Amino acid sequence: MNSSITQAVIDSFKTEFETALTQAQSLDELELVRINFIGRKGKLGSVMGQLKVADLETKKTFGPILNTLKQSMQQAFNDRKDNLAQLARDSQDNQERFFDVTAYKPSAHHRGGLHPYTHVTNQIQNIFLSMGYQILDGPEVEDESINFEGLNIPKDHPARDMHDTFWLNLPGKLLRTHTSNIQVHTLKNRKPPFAVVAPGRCYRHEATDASHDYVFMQTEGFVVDKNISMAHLLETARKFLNALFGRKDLTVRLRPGYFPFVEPGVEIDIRCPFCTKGCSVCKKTCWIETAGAGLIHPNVLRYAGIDPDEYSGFAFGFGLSRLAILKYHIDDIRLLHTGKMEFLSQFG
Ligand code: FA5
Repeated sequence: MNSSITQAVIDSFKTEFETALTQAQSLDELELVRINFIGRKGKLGSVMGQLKVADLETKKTFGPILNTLKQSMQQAFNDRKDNLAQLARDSQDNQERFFDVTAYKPSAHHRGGLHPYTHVTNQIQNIFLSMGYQILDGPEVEDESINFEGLNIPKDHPARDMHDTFWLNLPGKLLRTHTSNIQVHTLKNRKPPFAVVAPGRCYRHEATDASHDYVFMQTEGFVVDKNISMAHLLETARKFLNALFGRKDLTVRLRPGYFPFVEPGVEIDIRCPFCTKGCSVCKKTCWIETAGAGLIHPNVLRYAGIDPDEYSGFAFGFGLSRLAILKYHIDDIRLLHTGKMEFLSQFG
């Protein structure tokens, strides 16, 4: 007998296999043992290969021994597999049975929070709800006729230059440049009296800087009823801005402003809530511009089928993004759209 196959080699191989089986603690680990020992290219296959080229006497002696070993290895493997599968099922059962819902401990590092836009929008909505307004929404993809013509801005009107527009590849469709489109939808579809506030996104194809973005939020608001005057607008703006900044004494001023859809038109400024002598927020002027506003132009009422001799209304468009950066002392409006965690996580 002249072969590397000996009883001692087979015994050591068997012991090595049994140790590996015991050490396998999961079905994945067990699969590696199978591949390594009894798989097609495993160690048992290589011992069997040696037997094929061994002399006749070795084949006679070890052939039956190796066949029995092969069967017993397969059996031991199957038993261990059943055993590990059962352990996995038991552990799953235990986890389900003993799952303690009260044991959840939220991680301080991954707690979600509300975006500053959501905070400010909620506050604005609550303030206007308390004044009896309805909250409305409107399309961001809009018809040119609603975004412009319905607001007394016909084609070739110079005011269109102030609204650098994102035009879509659909005839007459654009991304709304202001939330004033909601005025047109509402005036056309509802009968006065009504008081509406409508926060939402707007888009302008313009260069960005710390106080201008190409996507930003405004909140439109308007009231249509009989005998509505500038006094209603001024008092509403005063109440709203004081409530938003948690103050009672903010000074609000109106300056003449031109918007084709209001007459008279004004800009609403507030005295800077952060300083008395000028600071970086108010750019040393002590005043901050917050909105465009005015009495709704008779042409806008007429376009929507409302008789301007019977009804009048005021409208305003606050720059919600600007209010957000003022309220939270954010020094660059573009941060609102970055999605940066170190920025967002400050607003829990
Ligand atoms: C308008 O958009 C008018 N629709 C407002 C209005 C409504 C007037 C109703 C009269 C009646 P204006 O373009 O000025 O007006 O924008 C209003 C506010 O939106 C600005 O005061 C400013 O706070 C904000 N805003 C305008 N452009 C940007 C921009 N690129 N980035 C951030 N905020 C902006």
